[in-house]
Parts: sequence; C-alpha cells; structure tokens
Amino acid sequence: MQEGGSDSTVDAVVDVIAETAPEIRQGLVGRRGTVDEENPSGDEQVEADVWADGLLEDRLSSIDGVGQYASEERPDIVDCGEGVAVAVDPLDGSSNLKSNNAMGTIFGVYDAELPARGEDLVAAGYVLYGPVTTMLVARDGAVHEYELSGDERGVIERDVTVPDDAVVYGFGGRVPDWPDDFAAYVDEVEDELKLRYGGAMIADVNQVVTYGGIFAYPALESAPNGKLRLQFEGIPIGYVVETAGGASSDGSQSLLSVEPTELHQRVPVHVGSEEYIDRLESALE
Ligand code: P6P
Repeated sequence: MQEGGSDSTVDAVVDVIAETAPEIRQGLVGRRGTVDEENPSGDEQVEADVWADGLLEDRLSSIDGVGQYASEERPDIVDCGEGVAVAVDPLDGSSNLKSNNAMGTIFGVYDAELPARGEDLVAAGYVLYGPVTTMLVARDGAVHEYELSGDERGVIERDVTVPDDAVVYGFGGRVPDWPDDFAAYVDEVEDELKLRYGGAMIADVNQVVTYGGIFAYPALESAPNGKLRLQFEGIPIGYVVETAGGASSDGSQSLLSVEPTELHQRVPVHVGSEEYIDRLESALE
C-alpha cells in the first residue's frame, strides 16, 4: 500500500460505494427530471445528480482517513479532516435517464490534495447501472469486477484485462466537429471495429474493457479540451484501463501524467487496447 492512503481507508471507500450504489439505482425512480441548475462544467443537472452527490458526500466524507471530497456536481472541495481525497462523478451519463439507458458512478482515491495527478491515485473504479449493477475496482495492480445487489457483493472475475484483440469503438462528438487528424483516424477504425456508443462513458468504456477496442471523447474544433473532466472521469478511467493492461491518452501522453491546473478542467479522453491508442497518438502527432 502506498504511504498515506491506508488500506483500511481505501477498503472503506470501496465498501461505501458498493453499498450505496444499489440505493442510488433504486432512487433513480422519480428523480429523472431536470433541476433549474447547472453543474460547475455547465451541464444541465437532473434531480438524481444532486441526490446521488448528497448521498455520496454524506457517507464518504465521514470515513476516517478521508480528508477531501469533491464531485463533478459541486464547485468546491469539501474538507473533512486528514487523509486521502475522494473525487466522484456521482451519476456519469445522467442525461441517459431521460431515455432510460445505462449510466455509471465513477470514483478516484488520491493520496494527495486535489487537484491531483494520476500518479497520486491509490485506487479508482466505477459502478455500471446496466441490466445488472456491476462495479470495477482497480487497486494494487489489479482490476476486480463485482456484482452488487443490496448488501451482497460477489466477485465475478479477478484480474480483469482489456483484450488485445479489439472489437468495438465509440467516439463522442460529431463528425463536423472532429479535427481532421482525428477524423482520418476514425476512417481507419470504423473499417476495422464495430460501433458501440451509448452516450454514457462508463457503459461505453465497459464495452471496451470487456471486448477490446477504443473509447474516445476527443478534442473538438468547438472544444479543444474535449468534454470530459480530468479529475472525475479522465484520470480514474485511465487508471482502471491501464491497470487492466490497456492504455490511455490525452492525445499525446497517458491521462495519468496530465498536469492538473484546476478541479473541473476538461481533457480529451482516449482509452482502450494499446494498439489503438498507439495508432491514435501517431495520427495526432
Ligand atoms: P454526448 C455524459 O454526460 C458524459 O459526461 C459522458 O458520460 C459521456 O461519454 C459524454 O458525456 C456523452 O456526451 O456529447 O455524446 O452527449
């Protein structure tokens, strides 16, 4: 275990998220409407965003050894004592609530004050609210997948690894908004892989982790830093995919090496099988 973030604190964070996720799933009913607010990134908030964030803040900030709580849904960091920093995206892809499609919860445990780098992560993972609620946790060099149901947490597969043979791809943004070099890369990839894009990063990334391939929300002409947030999405998901034997990139370097400058900064996100990340970086050179 890394110095600072103790095993027991990381265990407690993972346990709290695993226990809260089925409650979040249950609580989505009746909370699908939008509230008249935006999150710090300017995204429209739905009731479930705010509610899930409140649940997670209340429970995670009271864990002994958690010193900071931060969320994509709130502008400022919650200081709660000494210890690791927990950054969450409480409901990633909540816009999918309207169409009743998959969503997720993302978390990263940093042994440093936020905003922090990928090298400061001691654990990260995500919950996927699919037909079954599953959770992937990356820590100590391995990724484990769990099925969550109420107070049960069964391990499905130890050492989840991204297959070398790629099958699927999913890219955010729109063709006219992709820079020419990325569009040229897409032309290659779409002839080789099957399109899997559902509008919630966790569901799309889980396809890549399961079948092999690449997910990207790239830099856009209209948004040179892309859409996804470094602290709450890019770094935690980059850590999961790299721990599972895949690769991540902001277009030129691992997402874990991107220098954070502010809590809600955006970053172009590309994660998946190493071959496709290497080819992407060559295409964007
Ligand atoms: P678009 C969800 O709002 C999210 O942050 C990610 O989960 C997802 O990958 C992306 O935005 C989807 O964006 O532009 O396709 O709706």
